[in-house]
Amino acid sequence: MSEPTLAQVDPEIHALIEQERHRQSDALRLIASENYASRAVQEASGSCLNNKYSEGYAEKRYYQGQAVIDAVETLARTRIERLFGADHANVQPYSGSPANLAVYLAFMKPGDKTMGLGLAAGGHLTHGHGVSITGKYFEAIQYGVRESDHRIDMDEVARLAREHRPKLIWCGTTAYSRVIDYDAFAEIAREVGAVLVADIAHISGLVAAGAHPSPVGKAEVVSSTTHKTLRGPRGGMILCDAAHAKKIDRAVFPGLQGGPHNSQIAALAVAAHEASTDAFRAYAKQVVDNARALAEGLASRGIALVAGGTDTHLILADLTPKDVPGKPAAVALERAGIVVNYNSVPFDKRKPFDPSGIRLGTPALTSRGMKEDEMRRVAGWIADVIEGVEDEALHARIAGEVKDLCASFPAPGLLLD
Ligand code: DSN
Repeated sequence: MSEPTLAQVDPEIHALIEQERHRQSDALRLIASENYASRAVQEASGSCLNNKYSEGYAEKRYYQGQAVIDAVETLARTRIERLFGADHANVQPYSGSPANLAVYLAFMKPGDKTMGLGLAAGGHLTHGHGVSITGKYFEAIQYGVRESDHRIDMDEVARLAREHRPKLIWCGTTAYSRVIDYDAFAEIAREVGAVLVADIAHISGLVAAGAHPSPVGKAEVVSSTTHKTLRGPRGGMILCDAAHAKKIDRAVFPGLQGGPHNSQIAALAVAAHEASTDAFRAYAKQVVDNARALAEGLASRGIALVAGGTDTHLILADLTPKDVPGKPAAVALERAGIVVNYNSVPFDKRKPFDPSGIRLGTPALTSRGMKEDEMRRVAGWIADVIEGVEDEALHARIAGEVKDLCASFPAPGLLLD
């Protein structure tokens, strides 16, 4: 007798997953941190490896039955090391925040000083924000961007680093559209004796493909999620110099985590394999070309771009000149089938839950095969919606056009009939 399917066992969850599958197919997903993982990645992440416990590392486990798991994790680790040219990779972090926490555990004691880009300037919670454990257990110094051009203020980074001499300096962003100057960060970290950590969660796919400079060899430690531009499973990883390998491994296990999520690690191995191809390199370049085309389209309609544009997959738009706050714009855009997130802009006069901007990214649209022509169309729709933020008939008309465009560019990994 065959085993019952999800639809038979739990029709409610099955129906909700189907609903989400159709939403992901029919909408233009412009949330900068999201993407479509391939069918192969999803097959590995939904596999029977889910059933195995394997605390420890290959050939040093605490339970029997690890022959396959050791081979899987070794493949994932060595593929990631090769892809990024890193001495060592730890592929066990459950996601980006645990990866970052493991880095703190490896190098810091409670009360030690850390430095990172402030959340309001485009940093991440785990880089020392006050509401995060990283801002509560450590003394966090936050640097920002310049008001004149919204670029990371390297003079401020140097001044604060000399004044506070933090143990860790984080360079990494979630809402910053320009290239990070890893050489400048490395020089400052060297001068003050800090460990430089590059959090490349947003850009790891671009870095792997050479579409953004790599911090490997400049930052002693590099952390990342695996599901954004890299198009892997939900997960995290840490790359480091050989000198830090033991410390990082011990911090991840047994310091912070228990059994690794083996199906996620297998799926990361698949993603690393996919990311090492010429097709992925072309994809990553197209992500950046698409972001530029989208940014130019938005700017041509009078939408202000933070930092004046983009070098990456990401655009931060300040809607103040349009007199529309970010949240109502994001809600109206979703009605039109265009999904973004509202976001603070640097020096925002509005509150984080009702900010002035929206954040957009091109990784998911590019995974569907869309190029510059489609980006120009999308920019036009976005501007129309922002200029007609209360015009629900307009939103409905655009939603129809969006659905037609999406039908011509089927999303990978959705397994729709
Ligand atoms: N939630 C991610 C993002 O959207 O950028 C960061 O962790």
